[in-house]
Amino acid sequence: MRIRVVNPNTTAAMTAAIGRAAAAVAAPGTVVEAVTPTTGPASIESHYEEALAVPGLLEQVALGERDGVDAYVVACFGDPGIDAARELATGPVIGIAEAGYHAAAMLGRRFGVVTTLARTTGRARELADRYGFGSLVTEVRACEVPVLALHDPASGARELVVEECRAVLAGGADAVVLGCAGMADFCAEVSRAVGAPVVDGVAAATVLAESLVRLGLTTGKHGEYASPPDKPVTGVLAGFALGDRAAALAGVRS
Ligand code: 5HY
Repeated sequence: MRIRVVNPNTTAAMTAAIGRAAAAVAAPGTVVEAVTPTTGPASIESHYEEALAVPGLLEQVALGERDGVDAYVVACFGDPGIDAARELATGPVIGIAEAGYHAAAMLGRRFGVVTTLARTTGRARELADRYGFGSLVTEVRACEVPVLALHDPASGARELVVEECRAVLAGGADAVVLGCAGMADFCAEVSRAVGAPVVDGVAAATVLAESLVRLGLTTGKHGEYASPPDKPVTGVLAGFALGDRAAALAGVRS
């Protein structure tokens, strides 16, 4: 089984760390391909950057369809472009926020989220509502460390994340979801430090994607996530016009 883990930002070092976290939980025989798009923002901490990250994500999904990939993980906590990716993909497409929330919802009555910058907390809440977990989220807190500083020892990110997780648990949560793919390799250490379940969405999404493929399940293609209709795309995104790929996506792989 081949699982393509797409880091929608263009920081290769982060993709490598994400790939290690995914490979660490993948079953024997599962090939984890961690990929970085050729276009997009260095990190995603705003709606503008999230929008700019979507073409790169779709580029990597389209290449995955050509290469026969079985499932995809969208390794950014905003789950950017997940609906568009599902229209292109045949196999399951799992966002790390979606997976993290599903896992946490089975570990206690309520859970909280610790993310990077406060300006991203709105998106985290919005996704919880979208996925049906809004009433289970106690709070979304921010450690105020930028995504690309998470692995800079001078940022004190790990200590700050532990502190915020402790505050979330003190606020009545039974579990915590880490709100950034860049925190994936913090998870075990943070969970030990706070003595409670801490969920990393990269790992959760990887095993969920594997499970769906093992169940023989694919993205539904009869309605909303049917392949996009073919039509002209002009300007810098002209290369994203599906042209005969629309037929290929709609016809060959279904
Ligand atoms: C992420 N940004 O997981 C999000 C986290 C965030 O580049 N990878 C990013 O801050 O929303």
